[in-house]
Formats: sequence, C-alpha cells, structure tokens
Amino acid sequence: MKLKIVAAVVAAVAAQAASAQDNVLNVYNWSDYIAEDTLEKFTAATGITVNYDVYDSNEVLEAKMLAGNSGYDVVVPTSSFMQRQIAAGVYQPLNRDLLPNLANMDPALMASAATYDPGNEHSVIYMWGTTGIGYNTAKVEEILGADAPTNSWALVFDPANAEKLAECGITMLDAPVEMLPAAMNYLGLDPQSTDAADFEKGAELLMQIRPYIRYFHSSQYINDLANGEVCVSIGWSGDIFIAQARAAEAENGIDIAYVIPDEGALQWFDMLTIPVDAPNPAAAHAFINFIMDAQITADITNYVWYANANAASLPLVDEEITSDPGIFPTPAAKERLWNSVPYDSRLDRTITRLWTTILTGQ
Ligand code: SPD
Repeated sequence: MKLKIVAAVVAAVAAQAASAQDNVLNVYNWSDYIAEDTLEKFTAATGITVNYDVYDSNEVLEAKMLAGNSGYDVVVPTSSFMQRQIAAGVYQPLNRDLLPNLANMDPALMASAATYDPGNEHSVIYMWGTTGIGYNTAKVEEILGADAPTNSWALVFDPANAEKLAECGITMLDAPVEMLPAAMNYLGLDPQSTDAADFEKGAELLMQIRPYIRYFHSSQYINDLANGEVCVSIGWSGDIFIAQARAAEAENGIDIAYVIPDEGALQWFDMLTIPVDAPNPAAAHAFINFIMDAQITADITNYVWYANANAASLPLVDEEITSDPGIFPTPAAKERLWNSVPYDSRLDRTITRLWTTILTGQ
C-alpha cells in the first residue's frame, strides 16, 4: 500500500515537472534584436514563459551549439554559420505543420536563404541586414571636409583617412569573416574568395589601419556612436539605426548616418532554428510561428530597424523604415551586395590566425 502511495507521489511530481518544462522556452538571440513587448505578448498568447539570453557573435553561438546540451530551444545563427552547423547535425528539421505562418514569408527571400539550408528544412529567416559603415556626420565632415568619401570603404580602409579619424574613434566588428572580406572587396579582390592568399592581403590592409582602430567589438558601438564616444563604426545596419535613434532620443545633437558603400557590402540572414537537443521543441515551434505573425514581425522591425522577410508584415512597418535604402537597399545597391560562403577548416584556421594578429596588433 505504502509503495503505491510513493509511486503515485513520484508520478505526480514527474507530471508537474514535465508540465513546468512544457511551459518554459529558452531563447538565445542577438542583443538589441527584439521588440520590447514581443516576449510578454508570446507569454500572454501561449502561457509559455521565456528565458531570454543574448550574444553578439556567431563564434560564441557556434561554440555553444557544437558543444551540445546548450539548453536552448531557439537560437538565431547567421546563415553561413548555420550552414556548417546543419552539416554538423546541430539543428532539427522544422515541423511545417506547426508553422502555418510560413505563408507570410517572402518566397524569394526564403529561396535565397535556402542556399544555406536546402528546402528551408531547418530554418526560417528572422531578420536580415547588411554590414556597412555608421558615422557621425558632423565629426567626419569636420575632420575630412565636406567631400569626405562617406559612400566608400575608403572612409575607413584608406590609411590616410583612418589616421585622421582616429582622434574621434573608429571601431570595427569583432567578426573576422565579415571584416576580412570587406577589406578584400576594397582591394578589388573577390569578397567571396576562399583563397587564403586573398585573406592575407585583406589582413595586410587591416594591419595598416590597425593603429587607428579604437576597438573591435560587435555591440558596444551602438551606444558609443549615439553618445559621441566614437565617430565611425563598421557595423550592422539596424544597430547603426538604433544608435541614430538613441542619439535623437537623447537630444544630444549627434546625427548618425548609415551607408552601404558603393563598392558593395555583405548581406546576411539571421535564422530561427531549433537545436537538435532542445528541451521543448513544441514551445520552440510555437515561438517561431508567433514571430512569423505579420504584426509581431512588423513590431520587431519597427523597434530594431532591421529588414525582415515577412511579406505580410511590410504594410505594417513604418514607411520611414521601408523607404530607407540603408535598411531595404535599392535594386541597384542590391546588385553590389555579396553573401558569405562557407569556409573549410583549413581556411578557418588561417582566418583565426590572421584575426588574432589583427586584434593584438602584432
Ligand atoms: N543587434 C543585432 C545584431 C544582429 C547581427 N546579426 C549578425 C549578422 C552577422 N553577419
């Protein structure tokens, strides 16, 4: 009899634990990348509580994913990183029956993303953007004059300009697979090259301007641009617009602009995915479907200034955003965008070595 009671108590506790787990979702996303009320609305709609952690580097996310047992249900790798993570078996195929809002997605953009995930089997586009230059318009004009080459990578990659701008602060992303191809592109080399010799040349250019770089970091520049601590940042489109909005809110007189350089820039997609060992894949699907709701995606774009691939959301996005060529590039600018290509482990090691040299400056 006693045994029966114990068994019943154990079963009840286990059921309670299971249902507690059913009601929790663990999300790992980029910093500054969601609207203020998205999670609250998701919990109100589903009863699922969200634990939300952030990162600002694909390398950090990749290390966690490859180690396994991250405990996350939804993570947001960039397409090129995701491609090799899929190959490593890190993500589970999505159950499309649980994702009716897929109907809202732009088929052309999803087809582009399918380059990295054939058939979009494991992923849905969250947001997309470009890697270009954010700058303090007044400071740059004060230092380089009215004809400063603000539409060109020469603004930063020409050592003569970098030397002059160093006094007001230049920053770069701590993202080797973005910075080295941008330098290669400026040198007239193919930014999609997988030839180590091209990376060596890109690294040589970055070493020339290294003394003029204040720091390499992938999120700190948002506030630093906004408050005038730095004046030029190679950064991600939406983040530069967030800096612009923060300066405007602070009414500090600082004007920040974002440019996709005329030579071209990297276009990337950040992808919603579910790790193969996610504790709560049902909640993960519910979250991804919720994000694909037209109003929810529009709210996110309106808050973080990144383009999205949700066609149904676009009429709900502020016109100020849909008409900004820094966020939704013109067809002519699109022609000059490039996408990341996967690198084998040998090139990866070369890139890591070159980047360490650049970061340490020696
Ligand atoms: N604050 C959000 C930043 C999102 C950047 N995504 C990474 C793109 C890498 N190419």
